[in-house]
Amino acid sequence: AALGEDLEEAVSSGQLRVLYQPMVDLSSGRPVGAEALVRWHHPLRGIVSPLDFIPIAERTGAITGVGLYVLEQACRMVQTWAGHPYVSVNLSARQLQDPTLVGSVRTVLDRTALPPDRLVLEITESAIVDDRVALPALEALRAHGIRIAIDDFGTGYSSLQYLSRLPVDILKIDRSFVAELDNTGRGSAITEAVISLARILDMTTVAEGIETPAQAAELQRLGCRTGQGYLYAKPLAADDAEQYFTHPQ
Ligand code: G
Ligand code: G
Ligand code: NA
Ligand code: MN
Repeated sequence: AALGEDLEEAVSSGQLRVLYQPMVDLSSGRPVGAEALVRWHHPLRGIVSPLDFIPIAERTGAITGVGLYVLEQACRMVQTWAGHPYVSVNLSARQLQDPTLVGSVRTVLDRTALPPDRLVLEITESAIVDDRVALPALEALRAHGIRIAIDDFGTGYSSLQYLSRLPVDILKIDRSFVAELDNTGRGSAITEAVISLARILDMTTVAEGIETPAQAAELQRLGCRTGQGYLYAKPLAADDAEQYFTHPQ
């Protein structure tokens, strides 16, 4: 059968698993939050990546159920971890266009009793398909105390003027730019520019895909204070994430 047909059932029969990748304070190495990353444990195909099924879920509309499932799991799980971390949940383009999004997110926060300042929602620049719908939704979410991050920042085509109008708190520096930071201290001009831009716009930055101590050092030198990547931890199953937050490395 086509993957899309199995998706609704995947949610109801518990085939979706949420992994959590810790996000750390770069100067202390202490975890401050985690990004929720979904996987589909398909009975016949094995583990299916979100890169393969999220686009299908968007076409069929199953994304609404998938998205709310991930959000609710993440909001519940993060409260079981030590240190009051936040959780960062990805939103797709279609979710952002859904007029019921803001109400659904509030319902999940109420039901799970997660304080809104412990939730970050990640969107990509390209997910803002129609700003007449997306911008009011982002404003409303922020008015509730939820923070908004732009994922994979620097890979889209937002103009600076457009960016300055976006109701956003955090720019996530795409890992392709982090990968260009090398041991010699010669860094990526783009990373440097994104960090300066964030400062001007009163936003913070989170670096993705940090794999080496040299990259972490260079990011700190440039003024980035938070990051995630294999240097600290890969995406972890909920039990392992709980251990990570209880006994940080
Ligand atoms: O974890 P992994 O590298 O497989 O993630 C691949 C992509 O899938 C990333 O771009 C990530 O942002 C996205 N992704 C992971 N989980 C979710 C989710 O729950 N919802 C949406 N919309 N995207 C997700
Ligand atoms: O698009 P997004 O940035 O949300 O993608 C997150 C994905 O990046 C996750 O699926 C995760 O598996 C992957 N990832 C996380 N840390 C690293 C890293 O240090 N290096 C690489 N190559 N990939 C990473
Ligand atoms: Na990302
Ligand atoms: Mn993300």
